[in-house]
Amino acid sequence: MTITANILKTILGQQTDTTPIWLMRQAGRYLPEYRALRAKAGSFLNLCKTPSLACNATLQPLKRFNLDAAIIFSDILTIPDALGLGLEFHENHGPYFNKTISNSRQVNNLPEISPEDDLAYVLTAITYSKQELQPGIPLIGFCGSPWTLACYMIEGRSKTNFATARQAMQRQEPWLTELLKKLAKIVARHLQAQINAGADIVMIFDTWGSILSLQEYQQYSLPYIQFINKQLKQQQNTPIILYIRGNLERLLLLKTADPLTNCDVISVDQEIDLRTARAHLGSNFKLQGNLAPHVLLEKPQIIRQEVAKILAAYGHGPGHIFNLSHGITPNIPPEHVAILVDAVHELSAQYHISPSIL
Ligand code: 1CP
Repeated sequence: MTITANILKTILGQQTDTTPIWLMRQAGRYLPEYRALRAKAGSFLNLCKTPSLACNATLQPLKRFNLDAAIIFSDILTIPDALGLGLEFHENHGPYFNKTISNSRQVNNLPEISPEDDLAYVLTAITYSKQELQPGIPLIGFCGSPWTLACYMIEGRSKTNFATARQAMQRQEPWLTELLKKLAKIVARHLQAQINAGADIVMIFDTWGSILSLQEYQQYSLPYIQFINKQLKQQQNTPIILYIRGNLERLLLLKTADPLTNCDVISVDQEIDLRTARAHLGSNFKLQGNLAPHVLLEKPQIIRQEVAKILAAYGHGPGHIFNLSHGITPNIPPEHVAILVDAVHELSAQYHISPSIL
């Protein structure tokens, strides 16, 4: 089969004409049509749980911008919700769970869930979205890393430091390990189910791995990600993107953990310079990132300058997927996103040898 999508070619290390781009949270509150859709659904969670509407949200940014991939409209917290923790989203305060986890009895009592039944709405939204997307536009499925999900399940809400989760870790609570093991199995099965439903790429968000020291990371986050990736790669070779936040040391750890890491692409935040990352990682991984979303509040000329800097930092040749360093925020003007997407395609051409002249 000939691979036509630039993003898939990039992951395979093949030449492309331009650097592909998609954006974390590309469907979201910065788009007026998203706000209208969410109002129609009644709430964010209803929107996620109604496949026809979730499909509509997935496609919204593709209708406006010349993006190279779609990401299924959902949330990482659908897993703890399916596990019965009672998820609510409070306006401007983020997620909130009615129940939290703080002992082994609660971990043991978590229900056995099956993605095909309990998260069927995600899978149906994927099937619908695949039917609507143009053939050259891959669909990304996703989950949170076990550690990131555990942070929310223990804390019950969004926090900057997740002190209670950290405390459980520092006390080496056996139930924490049990929880992470359970979550790793569910995440692996859910990502596999998303692939079966049509996801072309899957992404694991290890957002809160960033609050762990390197040593803690090696014990409480990385092994569970490795377990998931191994399970997936035993089934098929669907590309896996791992999102991390943090410094070069963390990135280098992933390199030394490879090939067990089994990731194809590492998505990095703005703390990591792409030039240095590429120099250290060589061909171990492809890279995704890493424009800070607040740049999108600036004038078009500044946006283009910052795009140029990131493209220059990665340099010549394939292997870079342009993205933000974290999710797009509601205060970004949609016109600026159009400027960004077009600037990436236009300014990146000089870094690629056109396949047509090879
Ligand atoms: O309409 C609204 O008010 C909801 C805002 C919103 C949106 C649009 C939330 C609540 N989640 C989402 C969608 C979402 N979340 C996607 C959809 C696909 C996309 O377009 O990218 C994805 C991939 C996520 C992933 C996600 N959710 C992460 C990992 C990435 C990251 O941001 O680090 C996390 C940590 C969450 C939890 C979550 N869900 C929503 C919010 C506001 C949060 C973050 C809360 C926090 O900061 O702790």
